[in-house]
Parts: sequence; C-alpha cells; structure tokens
Amino acid sequence: MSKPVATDSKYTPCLICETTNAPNAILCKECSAPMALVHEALAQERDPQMVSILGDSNVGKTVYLGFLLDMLSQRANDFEAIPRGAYSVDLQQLVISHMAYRMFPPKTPMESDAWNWTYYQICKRGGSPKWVDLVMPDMAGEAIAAEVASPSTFQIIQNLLNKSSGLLLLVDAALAANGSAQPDFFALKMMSYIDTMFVCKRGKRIGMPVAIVLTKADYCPECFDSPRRFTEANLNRLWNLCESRFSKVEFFASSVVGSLAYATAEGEDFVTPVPLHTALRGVLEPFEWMVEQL
Ligand SMILES: Nc1nc2c(ncn2[C@@H]2O[C@H](COP(=O)(O)OP(=O)(O)OP(=O)(O)O)[C@@H](O)[C@H]2O)c(=O)[nH]1
Ligand SMILES: [Mg+2]
Ligand SMILES: [Zn+2]
Repeated sequence: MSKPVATDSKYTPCLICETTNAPNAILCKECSAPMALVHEALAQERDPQMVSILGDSNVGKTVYLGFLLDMLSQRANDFEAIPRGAYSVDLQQLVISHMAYRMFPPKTPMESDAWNWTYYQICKRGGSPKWVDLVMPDMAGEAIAAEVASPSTFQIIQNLLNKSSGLLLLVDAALAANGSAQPDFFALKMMSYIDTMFVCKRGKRIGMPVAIVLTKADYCPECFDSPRRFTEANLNRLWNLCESRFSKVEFFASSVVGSLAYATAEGEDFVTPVPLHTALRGVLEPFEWMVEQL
C-alpha cells in the first residue's frame, strides 16, 4: 500500500482514492471515506492494513462486524483493540444497542457516505505483541453486487479491494443448506471479480488471505463440525474456484444468535426474526486467522 504522504501540508490525499481534499474536510469529496483515517495514519507513521468484509445483501455483514469489534474491545482471547476516533465506535454501538432490544440492526444504505467506517489498533498479547492498524468499512451488499455486476459503478469498492491486505467473504450458510444456489453464485462472482483484479502470472495462485465465513450457522449446525466439508458439498462452485486460484483460503462457520422467535403484525404479510438472546460462535476465529496471515 502506498504511504499517505502529506506532499502539500494544506491538502491531504484521501487514504482510499488519493483525491486531494481541503484540510478541514470531514469526508473525502470523491469517495466519502472519513478523512480522519488519513490524519491518524500520518500520526502513526505506518501503513494501516485494510481488511474488507464482503458478501451479498442480508448475509449478516453488519451484525458480524459489530459483534467482532465488540468482542475485540472486550479483550476476547487476549486481543487488545483501541478505536482510533469516536466514529469507529458507531457500528459496534448500532449493533449492540439494537440487539439489546431484541432487534437486528437495519439494512446498510446504498450510499457510501452513510457507511460506518472503523479504524482500530489491534494487538494480540503474549509472545511477541504485534500491532496492526485495521480499517474496516461496513459496506452495503447491494453496492457490492452492483460493482461486481459492472465494475466501476462503485469505484470506492474497487479502490478498497485494491488496498486490502485480506478479505473476509461472508456467505449465507442457511440459504445454501436450503438448496439455494444464490449464495454460491454470488460468492463465485465475487471471487472471480477479485481474481481478475490481480493480474498474476499464469499458473500462479493469488496469495491474499481470504477467510470464507459461513454465517447463520445456527440454522444448520452441521456447518460447525466441518466448514470445509459443508462448503465443498453446498457451495461447490466457490470451493472449486478457491482451490484453483487462491493459495491462502480458510473456511469458518459463525453465528450470533442462540434462539430466534418470529413475529408478525396484523395486516403485515412478512415475518420478522426476533433474536431472543445472543450467543456468539465462531466470530473471533476468522479474524484471528486473518491477523496471523497479515
Ligand atoms: N439466524 C441468524 N440470523 C442472522 C445472523 N446474523 C444475521 N442474521 C439475519 O440476517 C439479517 C441481515 O443481517 P445484516 O448484518 O444486516 O446483513 P448485511 O450483510 O449487513 O446486509 P446489507 O446491509 O443489506 O448488506 C439480520 O437482520 C438477521 O435476520 C445469525 O448469526 N443467525
Ligand atoms: Mg449491512
Ligand atoms: Zn477518497
């Protein structure tokens, strides 16, 4: 990743798209990334590493990322996480406060200026402590889908992926276990989009670490026994592409709820799932693996 250099102290280049912005800008005028990222990165004098969370709309990206950050800030498994800037806490707060009222958080809006960005300094204690600066935006699944379908409609996503050191690809295991081909096709498109982004020598596989996270595994507990076997059986197209094109791929199952109820109101024709209590399983593991790979 190129170092954010303040060539002209009056104008700061955006960390994501490199557009120069006025010194007092809050969000980048081009891509809406918070300019605080640049100021922080300059102060740290080291390159932040970006990990992108990808997946179709409704796979559980917002819920997963919110709980992950909350676990990290509660020092789960000897991790220490320090939010850089108060804006970094918004996503975690949104998820935790909704879940406390037994509601899932709302859908992420399409517009990139409404996405929550997080910038954390993270360290794993014990052994030789290694600090990583992690930038993780919570993108909308529909925006990701639009970009994959016709590249450059959401330039910001392309820029982000270009600068990412690792990817967490979330896949809806419950849908896949029900026989739907949609999760497999979406993930296949996503991985082939990434494959074409990295121009590699023929025959060489892409070395960027990719964690495939099977979400909503509470609906299909067999997922936890062997995420690999589950993927090979239920997401076979994705499995094959990963095997042929990516050298560092690992598979994980995750779930955030212990039990669900279903509610509907009179006159409404849809059912809303109500998370009765949270029970986190497999939330930290993919991230732990990712930090080891970085
Ligand atoms: N059973 C179960 N349902 C889940 C879990 N995580 C998420 N969900 C369901 O999935 C829905 C979508 O979760 P979000 O985190 O909003 O999904 P998203 O990927 O951020 O979606 P977009 O913002 O549209 O891209 C939630 O409203 C829940 O109904 C889980 O661990 N178990
Ligand atoms: Mg979301
Ligand atoms: Zn920008």
